[in-house]
Amino acid sequence: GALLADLRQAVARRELLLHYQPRVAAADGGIRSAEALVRWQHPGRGLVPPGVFIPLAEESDLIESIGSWVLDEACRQLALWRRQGRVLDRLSVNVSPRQLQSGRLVETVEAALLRHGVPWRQLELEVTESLLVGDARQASAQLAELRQRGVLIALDDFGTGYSSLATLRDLPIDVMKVDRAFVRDLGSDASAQAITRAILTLAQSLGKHSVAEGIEGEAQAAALRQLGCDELQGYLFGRPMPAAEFEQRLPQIS
Ligand code: G
Ligand code: G
Ligand code: NA
Ligand code: MN
Repeated sequence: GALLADLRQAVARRELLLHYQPRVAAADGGIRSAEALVRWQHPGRGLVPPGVFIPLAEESDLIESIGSWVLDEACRQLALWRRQGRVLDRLSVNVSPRQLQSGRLVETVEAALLRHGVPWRQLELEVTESLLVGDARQASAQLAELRQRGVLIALDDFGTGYSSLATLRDLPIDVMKVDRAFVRDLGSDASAQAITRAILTLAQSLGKHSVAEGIEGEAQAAALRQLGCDELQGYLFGRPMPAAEFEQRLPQIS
């Protein structure tokens, strides 16, 4: 369709941009990291959300070029903030199953990091559970290699996929993200609270860092702090926002 034809031109026409959503340390409320979320500034339609164009890109071959642009832009921005003395431990970037299936993720990530002189440790990649079940050896091997070089791997939307506890033990991951569906119902649904507690206990037992997403209210934040979650992300702390706005919130050393 017309939208797909436009999307083919979007990278070359510089219509994509990244927004950044802060994540704060549960312990002291300071911003530690951010999730980069892609946006498309369409010349006629305005801002097109990724929920609309990422699925289109995944159905075509476009997800690879868009994914490469996202990684490059994230590293460019990280390097810029570093030069400006703005402190951010790491930046998290979403990766689609198709990007891993291509078999070229390691080289794409390496190229972006080297081009901008960003340390491997500053990049986190978010993957979904569905990517890692079934015949996922090729995907797992690439994630393991990236991880060995220092990239952090986060399991997104944890609890909504199908990975068994047995596979979880063997997955090459560092971070578990509690899905926002559980967070949303924390105050109203005893089972959501029980599941969140179980996920966070599991994360601690396995030595994984934990992040909860979709936090909109103080009561949810308090509950997650009490359950031992490491980092909090949600509208309560900030919506995804342009770089110029996000950087105002970063501590600056000179
Ligand atoms: O940013 P929301 O604000 O609307 O994002 C909607 C969905 O799009 C989320 O599931 C998110 O993971 C996905 N998404 C956002 N940015 C990216 C990206 O750079 N790459 C991929 N693969 N998915 C993204
Ligand atoms: O996990 P995934 O990459 O699918 O999630 C990112 C999505 O979650 C983005 O669309 C982002 O805008 C959205 N999001 C972030 N914080 C909140 C929040 O507090 N509430 C809701 N409803 N959505 C959020
Ligand atoms: Na994500
Ligand atoms: Mn998620």
